[in-house]
Order: sequence, then structure tokens, then C-alpha cells
Amino acid sequence: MAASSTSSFVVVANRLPVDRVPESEGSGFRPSPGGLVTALEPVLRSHGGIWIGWPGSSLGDDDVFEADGLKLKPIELSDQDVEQYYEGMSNGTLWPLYHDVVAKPAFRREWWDAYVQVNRRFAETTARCAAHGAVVWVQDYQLQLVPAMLREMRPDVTIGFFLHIPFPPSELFKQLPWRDQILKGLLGADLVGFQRPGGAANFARLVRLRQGHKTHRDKILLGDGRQVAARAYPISIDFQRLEQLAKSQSVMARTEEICREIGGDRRILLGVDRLDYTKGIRQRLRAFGELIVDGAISVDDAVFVQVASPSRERVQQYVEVREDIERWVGRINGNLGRIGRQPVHYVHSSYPREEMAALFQAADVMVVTPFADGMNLVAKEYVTCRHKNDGALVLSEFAGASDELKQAFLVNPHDINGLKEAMLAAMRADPRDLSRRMRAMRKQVREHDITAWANAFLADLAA
Ligand code: GDG
Repeated sequence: MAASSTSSFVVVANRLPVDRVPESEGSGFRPSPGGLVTALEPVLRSHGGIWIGWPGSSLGDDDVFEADGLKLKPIELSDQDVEQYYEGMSNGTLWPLYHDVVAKPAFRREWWDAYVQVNRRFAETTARCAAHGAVVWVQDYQLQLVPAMLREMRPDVTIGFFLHIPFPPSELFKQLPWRDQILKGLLGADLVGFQRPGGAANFARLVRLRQGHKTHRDKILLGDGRQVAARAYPISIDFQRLEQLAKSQSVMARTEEICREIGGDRRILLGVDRLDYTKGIRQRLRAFGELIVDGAISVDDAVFVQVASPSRERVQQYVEVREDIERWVGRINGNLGRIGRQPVHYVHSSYPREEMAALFQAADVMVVTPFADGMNLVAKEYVTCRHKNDGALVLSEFAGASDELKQAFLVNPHDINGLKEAMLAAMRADPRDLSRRMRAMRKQVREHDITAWANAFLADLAA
């Protein structure tokens, strides 16, 4: 349905919250994957406004339209844009660089040129969709040049930027051949938000060192008298909505079914991730396999369920990490399983939210072990679904969520022995201890939900 094409509140993100389903697979829309959409979708729903982004395919129609009660403005990307701006510069350069070079970033000039061009198109479209004096909220590492470009086109609008992934220390960031352009791009915003205080501090240090700007507390003082604030706003989820879903009869019934079918008398350990090399999937499976080899647990005690949702499948590093994980799953099941008793249930697919809520409730232990992660919403979703205050969370110290979920079994995911100990401790913990931990974590997420996050950012932006 066509809708009015300007708004006083505009969210700009690489991806729209829904993907257009290609005609060959039916038609219509389906939710697009990933944490940014999970977090921002309820914000747009409650604030109204337009969401500008790529619909995940390159089919037709450029008008603002309405889908599922949201006003959306699609930006089409050509095959070459997808290859160079999205898979190249965004996910082959910036993503690995910002995640502690867990994989090696590639620096390609033609990717950078495409990044500049596509950022300009996003800025131009935003300039057309924003009403006079609008608030524009730009999201994430794919669009770091948009704030400065937009400011030049539309000095009347207020611009916020939020980075969903870690912002690296200057030693890593400085490797980027286009480091100064990115810093200048971000400084076009009035407020730059990060997941953790460390990210904000890294950014402030870089603009001091490289751009010569003075900083005072969390303010950056630009030469022209403008000020830019750089602060941490740990992102969250829609606690009420997810908890309600988890408590619904159909999800509870499905939980029991999963427990019966997969668990039986076995404890269920669960991993849920986009299939990404930052998430530490192989290491956690390896730790689980070693616990069986060591005799600490047996295939009759425990089963590991790993949901790996498809992600960035045309990027070479993602092809490799998938092959690597699947080799490990095959090896563990082949060496340690029996007919009818597989230690690892691995699925490479995406499930509806109801199924995820049931899985979270069925899991005795949730294992979240990224090497680097802006926040990690899966950890917060698990806690939200545990309305009976049971279950254990094993959580990497390198996930932003570990700042808040301090009662989790915290681990260094590089330390396989430490991972094994944490998984065992979580499986063997006293239920009263688990209940105490879970109550505290649930309180934290309930009181710091997505509404609180958006309100805090938008209030500071307005100020
Ligand atoms: C980025 C940052 C930051 C996964 N598989 C399925 C499914 N999911 C959902 C999860 C969760 C989301 O996707 C993943 O969010 P994360 O936060 O865990 O990770 P990223 O996608 O890497 O997100 C991250 C986030 O942005 C927000 O700022 O926390 O650090 O990397 O909501 O539940 N959902 C459904 N089916 C699946 O198969 N329905």
C-alpha cells in the first residue's frame, strides 16, 4: 500500500525490517534476519515514522509503502552494489575489522568507492523523506558516511547514529585506509551511540588523535562550534512482548514437545546464532564434544542443539565457517553418537519467533560464546523467556550483554578448558543458585528493555 512520503521521524538502516519474498518463492514479505531488526522494529512501531532500507532483493517499486503497520521506503541495490558495498566493504572489511580482526579484513578500493556511492544514495533518499526539522536515526556500520552527507544536504534535521557492533581500539581502526573519512562521516551526527562505554571512549580518542578535536567528558567540540556527543546505550529487546509469547499456551505446548522429543531424560544445551565466525560456534561444540570424550558427561546425559541461521552466504569467509562447523558436527556425531542418540542436533535454518521462544524455554543451558559482539540479544531473549526463573546462561565476556548479565556463567571463549568448566558448572548448579541468578538477570532486562533504550537515546538526541 502506498503511504505518505515524508515524516518527522526517520530510521535509516541498511536493511528494511522485512524482506521482499522473490516471486519464485511466492510473494509478500517476511521478517529480515538479525539483531538490528529485532531491536528497532518495536521502536518504529511505537514512534511512527518511516524506515528507509534495502528490501533484500532487487525487485522494482521505489515508493513508500506500508507493510504490517510499518511505513517503509525501499532503496534498491544493484547486484554490483550488493557485491561491493554490502558483501565487500561492509562485511568483508568493516565487520571483521570492528570485531577484533577475528577474520582478516580485506581493503579494496573499488569496495570503498561503492560504499561512498551507496551511502550517498541513502543520504539523498533520507533528505527527501525527512520533514522539516525531523529527527533522523541512522543505524550501523554500513552507513557511517550518511550523517555528514545528510547534514550537508539538510542542516535543519537532528541526526542520531547508533553503532550496533563494537567500535575498535585505535590500533585496529587505524589500519583502515579510509579511517579519516569514516570519522568525519560519523561526526555529522549530533549524537553517536555505542553499545559499551569502551566503544564511545575509543571513538573519542580517535577523533582527538586524528582529527585534532577537543573532547570534554562525552562531548566532542568541533571547530565550527558544533558539539557531538558520544555515549553508550546498551541495546535491548521488547521484554513484555517476548515474555508474553513465551507464556502463551501454544509456545508452552511446543516447549514440552521439544523436551520430550529431543531431551527426554537428557539436559538440553542450546546455541542460537546467525552463522557467523564471530559467534564462536565451533569452539562451543568442540568443548561439548570434549566433555563427552573426557567422560564428564555422556550422550545419555546431555544433547547440544545448535540453530545456525543462514547469513551472508555469498561471502567467502562465511562459506568457510559453515563448512568448518559442519565438519565438527559430523565428527562429534560420527565419533561419539549412537544410532538414535546424537550428541549434537544442528540445524542450518531460520525459525519463526514462536519456535525460538519454545527452544529458549526447553534449554537447560544457553551457550552464548562470541569472540566479539556488540550486545548479543539472544542472551537477553533467553533470560526473558525463563519466566519460571530456571535455566542457566553461559555467556562470553566479549559480548556487550556481559556488562549487564553479570549473574551468567561468564567465560573467555578462547579458553576451551574454561568453556568446558562453565558448561559443566551450569549443568550441575544447584537449582536455588540458578533461580537467584535468573531472577537478577530478568530484572535487569525487564527494567532496561528496548523502550528504555530508545527513550534514553532519543531524549539525549532531543536535548
Ligand atoms: C547485531 C550485533 C547486537 C537468530 N536466528 C533466528 C532468529 N534470530 C534472531 C535472534 C536475535 C537476532 O536474530 C540476533 O541478534 P544478536 O544480537 O544475537 O546478533 P546480530 O544479528 O549479530 O546483531 C549484536 C545486535 O545487532 C543489536 O544491536 O546485539 O551484537 O552483532 O533476535 O533471536 N530469529 C528467528 N529465527 C531464527 O532462526 N525468528
